[in-house]
Amino acid sequence: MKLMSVPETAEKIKSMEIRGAGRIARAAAEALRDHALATQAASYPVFKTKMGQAADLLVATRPTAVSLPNAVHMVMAGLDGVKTVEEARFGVVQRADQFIQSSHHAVENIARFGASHIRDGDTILTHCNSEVALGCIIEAHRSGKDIEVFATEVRPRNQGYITIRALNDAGIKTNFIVDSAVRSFINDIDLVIVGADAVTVNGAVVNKIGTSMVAHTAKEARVNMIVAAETYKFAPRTIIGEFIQIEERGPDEVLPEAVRKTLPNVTVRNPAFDVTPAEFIDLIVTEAGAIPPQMAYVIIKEHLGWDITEFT
Ligand code: RI2
Repeated sequence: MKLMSVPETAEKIKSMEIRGAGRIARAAAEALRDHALATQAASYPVFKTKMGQAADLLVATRPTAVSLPNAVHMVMAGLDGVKTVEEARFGVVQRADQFIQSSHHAVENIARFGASHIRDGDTILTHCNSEVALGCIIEAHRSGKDIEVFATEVRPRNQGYITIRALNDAGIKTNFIVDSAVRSFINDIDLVIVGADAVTVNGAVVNKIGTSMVAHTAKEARVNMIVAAETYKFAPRTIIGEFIQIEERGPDEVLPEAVRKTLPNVTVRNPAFDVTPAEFIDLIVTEAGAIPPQMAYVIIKEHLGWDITEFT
């Protein structure tokens, strides 16, 4: 198996060849592990500096998915407490493997927990392409529940295509709709399930652009909305008042340059994510169990084990 270098992984995350908050996190952990194995260093401080540079490069690729800095933090933790290059290398490899394994377990457990919130006969709406949200839906189908799905297109990157392919391959009856058709179909929906790129301390969920419009529509129609999110998508630094940066991607994703050139007074805006406040969300399903969004603080403090001293 060819090892991927840190710049290669960083480029693939940036261009979204590797995408989805969980996959990004695992790819970063893998890149750090491979980098630790390949890095030659005459001394421990040199090794630490080289690892730090790799970590910074990975974290800078996409600013919104908190899973990325959380994974990097977990892999890099403990680098201060060792004395030799070999000890440091071993620690990074061990923590990276542990993160990747626990991420896979989290995805499996969330699928089981989330599937139990889906009833036989339910019609579910999902937006974007979340491996954990899809995991819940596919597990419900696998366990014999008769379900149907509405999946959105997800302009501008069309992640909905990946979603409908996965649902189709799982043998699930699926309706493909454009993003702006959500309100037209909301009365046919029993449950909305989406993923998350970040969950803040006040239980707000940052997810693919359009999620908050879906949430508003669902609330107005009294349709429950659940979010599937591993605990490493909760954002520790929101405890000290940091905001989640919303990534704004280039205009080419929305309108080709040739067209833009003919429209000198038009500026394309392309935020990749939006924020859904806690009051629009019924439950967040994590691998530590389902919680009301208002309990995000407990996940950050007790499950992720972040302490205020970590920020100083
Ligand atoms: P999983 C994705 O972002 C979507 O917003 C999706 O809901 C979220 O990450 C979580 O994905 P993008 O990378 O980790 O497509 O559940 O911009 O797969």
